[in-house]
Amino acid sequence: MYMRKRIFSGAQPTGQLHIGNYLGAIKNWVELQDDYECFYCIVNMHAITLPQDPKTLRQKTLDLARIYLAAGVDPERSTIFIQSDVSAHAELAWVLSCQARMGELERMTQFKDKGKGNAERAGVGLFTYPILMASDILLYQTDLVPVGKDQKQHLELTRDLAERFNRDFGETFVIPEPFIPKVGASIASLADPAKKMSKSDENANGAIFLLDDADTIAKKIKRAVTDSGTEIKFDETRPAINNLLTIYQLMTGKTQAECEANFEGKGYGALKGELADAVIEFLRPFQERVKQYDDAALGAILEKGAEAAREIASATLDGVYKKMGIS
Ligand code: ATP
Ligand code: LTN
Repeated sequence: MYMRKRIFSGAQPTGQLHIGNYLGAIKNWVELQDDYECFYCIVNMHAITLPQDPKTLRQKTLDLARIYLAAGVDPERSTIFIQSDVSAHAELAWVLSCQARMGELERMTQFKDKGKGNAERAGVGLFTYPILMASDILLYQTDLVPVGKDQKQHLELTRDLAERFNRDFGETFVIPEPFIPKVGASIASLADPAKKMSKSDENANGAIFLLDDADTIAKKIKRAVTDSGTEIKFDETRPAINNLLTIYQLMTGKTQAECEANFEGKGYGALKGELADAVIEFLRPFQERVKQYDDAALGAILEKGAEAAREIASATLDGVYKKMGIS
């Protein structure tokens, strides 16, 4: 029988999703559904590595499921579930934390960013978080992990942990490959093109959120910083314009050459105006679809997803426990 290769990915139900999350990750999740067996997880156990308000965390978890669906993740073809519904994630994380080395985790740059460089005060969960991510991926014998560029280092750690476990205890895990898009893997902040667009950007104008209204989108794009020079061309030495053009390209589906031709002889005002129109047009139907799913419909999709996920995850975990002599 032909077995489709497997995909696993996830996003955290923290803050609001922005077009960077969409263009870097979720857009690809949707496109890959045709050719792969996909598992898309709402990683709420990752979210608690930083303080969360318990009342809003549950709501944000369901809202993120709505966003997956509105973006085009199809529950008939893909498995959508909440991480905490499958206890094997936390269990495998413990096992892998006994294989991982302090030195490898200390090299993770996201810990340095999110822990604000203060290891003394940072939570232990924030430090060991890449191990939980490795567990997410390895439980499903994942072949491919579509993520933005900021997750590449975590994927490398996942591969190292899987290889080490296989070597020490015998073949157990598939070694996953990252899938990082050629265009859009690192959308920059509109306020500071040296930084990635982020949910937690201190500057509210840095990120365009998927649920922003048309006026807000237009305002944020109008205020976006630009580079010196006047030409509108893809050029990595001019990161602000390069970023705006990249967003335009991905939102319109045009080629780079078509985008450059479209803006030939035009100024930054035209770029910003047309970009705002493209983003607003793109998000309008998406925002309509987000409202379609009531809590009951969503609950049924997530329960079905959790059941399917549990079956695969527990088979992997059983194998791991047996190999280690703890079951
Ligand atoms: P943020 O930094 O905005 O809080 P995150 O990476 O912590 O985002 P998630 O929502 O879990 O949080 O990310 C989901 C996906 O979005 C990941 O695959 C991540 O690599 C991708 N992603 C995040 N920011 C960007 C960006 N600026 N450009 C492209 N992809 C991104
Ligand atoms: N660490 C990721 C979210 C994440 C993930 C995963 C992505 C957790 N588990 C498994 C891909 C596969 C982030 O912060 N963006």
